[in-house]
Amino acid sequence: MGHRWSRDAIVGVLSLGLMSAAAAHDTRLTMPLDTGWRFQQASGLSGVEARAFDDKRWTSVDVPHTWNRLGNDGLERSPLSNDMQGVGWYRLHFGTPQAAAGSRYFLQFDAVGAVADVWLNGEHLGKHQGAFSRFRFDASSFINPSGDNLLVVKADNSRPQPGASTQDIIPLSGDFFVFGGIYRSVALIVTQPVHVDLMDFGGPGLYGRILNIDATSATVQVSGRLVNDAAKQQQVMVEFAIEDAGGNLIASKLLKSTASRRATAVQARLRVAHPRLWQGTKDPYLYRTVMTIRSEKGLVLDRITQPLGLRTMKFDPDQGFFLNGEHLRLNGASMHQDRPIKGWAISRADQEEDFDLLGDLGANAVRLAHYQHDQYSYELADTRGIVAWAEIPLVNKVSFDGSPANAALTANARQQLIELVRQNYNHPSIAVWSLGNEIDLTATQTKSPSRPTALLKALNELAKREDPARATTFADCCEVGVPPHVGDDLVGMAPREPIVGMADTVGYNRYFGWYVGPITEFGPMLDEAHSHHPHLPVSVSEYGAGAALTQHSDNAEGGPINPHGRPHPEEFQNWYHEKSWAMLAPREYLWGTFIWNLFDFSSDARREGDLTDINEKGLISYDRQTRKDAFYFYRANWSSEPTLHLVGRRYVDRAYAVYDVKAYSNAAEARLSLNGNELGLVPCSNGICVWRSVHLSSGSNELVASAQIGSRAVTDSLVWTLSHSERVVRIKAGDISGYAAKDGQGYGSDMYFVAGSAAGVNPPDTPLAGMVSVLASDARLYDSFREGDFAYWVPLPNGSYRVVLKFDEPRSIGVGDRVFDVVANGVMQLKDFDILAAAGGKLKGVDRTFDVTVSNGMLVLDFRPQRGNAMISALSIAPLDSR
Ligand code: GCB
Repeated sequence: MGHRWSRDAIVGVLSLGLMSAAAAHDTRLTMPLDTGWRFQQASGLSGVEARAFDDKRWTSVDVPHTWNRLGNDGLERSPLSNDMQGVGWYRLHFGTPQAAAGSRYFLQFDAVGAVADVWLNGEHLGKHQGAFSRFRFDASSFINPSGDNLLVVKADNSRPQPGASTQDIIPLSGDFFVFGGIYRSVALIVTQPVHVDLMDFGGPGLYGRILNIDATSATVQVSGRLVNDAAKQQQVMVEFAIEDAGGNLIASKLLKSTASRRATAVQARLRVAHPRLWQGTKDPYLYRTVMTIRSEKGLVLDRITQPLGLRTMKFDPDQGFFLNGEHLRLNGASMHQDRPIKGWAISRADQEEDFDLLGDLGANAVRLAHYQHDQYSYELADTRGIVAWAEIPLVNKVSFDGSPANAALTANARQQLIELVRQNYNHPSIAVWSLGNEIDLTATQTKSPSRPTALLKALNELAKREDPARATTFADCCEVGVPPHVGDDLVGMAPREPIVGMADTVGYNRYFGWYVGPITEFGPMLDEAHSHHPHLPVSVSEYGAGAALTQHSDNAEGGPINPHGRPHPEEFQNWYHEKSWAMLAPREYLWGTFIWNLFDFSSDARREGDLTDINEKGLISYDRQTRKDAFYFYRANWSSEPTLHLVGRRYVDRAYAVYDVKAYSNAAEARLSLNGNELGLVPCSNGICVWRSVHLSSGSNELVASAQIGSRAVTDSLVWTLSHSERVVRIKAGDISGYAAKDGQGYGSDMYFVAGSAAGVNPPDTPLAGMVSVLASDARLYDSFREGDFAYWVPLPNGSYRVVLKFDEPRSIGVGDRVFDVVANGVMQLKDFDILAAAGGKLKGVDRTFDVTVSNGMLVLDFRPQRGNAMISALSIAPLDSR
């Protein structure tokens, strides 16, 4: 089966700007090799590269392709998942385009996960180690220019571990799945013997460096790598040019050069008068650099074009980031590159959609984590004015046993860094080269020490050598002396080398309020880090919280969150981001902040929220179909697009009749109506508008918000239902989630409380062992509690009610250690109550019932400690007349 090459395909590539169509026959041809592959996932095969090998029973595939599939809705892994990490084989027959004798042939792979061995016509062309970067092989010696060619690729994404084929290839670990296969495009590039170097670590061979920009002019040093693969030296003319976005020639220089086998660097300085700057989202103006090689007779031998954005970027430890001398706070989010079903085999349209969503959020920065993304993503950052953080996949650790990186891993990390820098050098959007992510994390989780310093230092020097103009950075998890990311379990951890300060700037990955530590410590921790490192520009490279679309909370402060489990109510993510952003926004020394993450993404270790194999910290669902509430919180704060979004639209069947209703909006004020009745105008601040104590009624409740934003009138609406009487209130104390009790009664999350603290006996998703006696039938109802000196202020229509209070004693204390009173609307109902004594033992449920009258719309239940703390597990309040 021969590969169909068509001029259409080539013209398609040409029109992307690689060269002008008129010069097509003179210069390089690019032929996509994306269709007609045969594929088999199998280890232990041999002779696959041989022409005679029989692949008839293999599957027909096109690339981009991966055999892996991961991440699904629901609490179990889907049978359609494929997390096989190992070897996959690909075979393709193709014919070459017509080309002059002596032409050179290069095979270009935009990425293969994770190690690629490539054979052409039975000959091993080479191996590439690293799942993310573009690589090329010179195939000229083995290609058949007049007949059939057989291209064979062995892709190997074995899980990195000692002895594995990937043991010295970064990343050694990470909270993301490494998909296997040829997951980006493949192409054959045909050039004349004299051409711009294609063997420069996958780079374009043409690099533009801005030397100076002022009001009247910009000076750009362009540097091209000239190669001649013919035996004889050749005199050539090299023309460097800068064109504006319309293709008009702005500056050019012609040089004579001798092209010989060795790549020769040819350089020129070009001047752009009155430059139009690349101004981020305000005006992402792009010029182009063009390098044309001509023979002495003037024939074009090769020509390539690269993007050029004229801009300066500066980081200041106290004032943050400056673009072209103007302060610009970078409001960003991180992205991975996977999607449901497709995994990493995504299209350009997928990348466009991701950048559309980033733009809709109002972000002006992106962290393309944790590895090199497709070229097109950096191009999108360029054309949309998004300031980008680019990074290599050095994640979590530099060795398996806590020793410094070995020579092979060091070489691989260096290779992947050079590839990242050279392949992306010309993207004006890129502000920083990141050398890694949380590379001392494992020291905090295992007994192994962490010794990343030598590698980090070498990589920093290398990045500075490769690109002296750009700043370096890395994302820190666990700096010693600054409140940690991983937290209390750091006590007794293995030693770590201090690494913050080894790159030009730093990013802190911090999850206060989620993994560890009270959320209120986030701001103070950053201040501490800032004063600890007064000369270091500081950013927040990650912060975030999980959110499941089907799990809800009446009150994110009602109980503890279990970060590694279920449930992950969507409302918790809202709360987390409101609190976090309130601390990040005013800290002007931060050069940027990056939400973790814009999208849910696959991670085979995760069983969280309502999903499997997915990290659901995204502001947008894995399939990009649903923007979670928190998305609109940032849109309200960051975007100038009119935004008005009622919060909680997916939590439809409500537990309670009385809520504070909230909208995220960039309006100054907003109005709300409930079933057509006006509830009033409220001011909005920091993107949040709140209508206090809105009373729903039994049945359907339509809420409509409206606001005037600039010249636009905007509205948003949602429907909440209350499927029980407004006079019934059932509260699961100390729980962030509600609970449908076995007797059919629904309890809401902990609400209406004043003071006290929430705790659970066990993580909420673990069945509670040891619950006996009356609890045997429904132990879950008693497995969380509120404790301390607290009260409940429960809004209720006037009338008579029966109150049932549910208690159990979870702590190992004695009779008499916990004694408290319960006073209802001023009337003592329980005097000197002792749970242990009343229940007859620990972890045994005991209920107390009394009747009350409500006459001013409120039932106040005071829990007054006499000895130790008061506590309660659940409250059930129902009208007397309905019983
Ligand atoms: C981190 C890691 C990132 C994880 C994230 C999380 O610190 O850098 O790769 O996905 O935390 O969600 O735990």
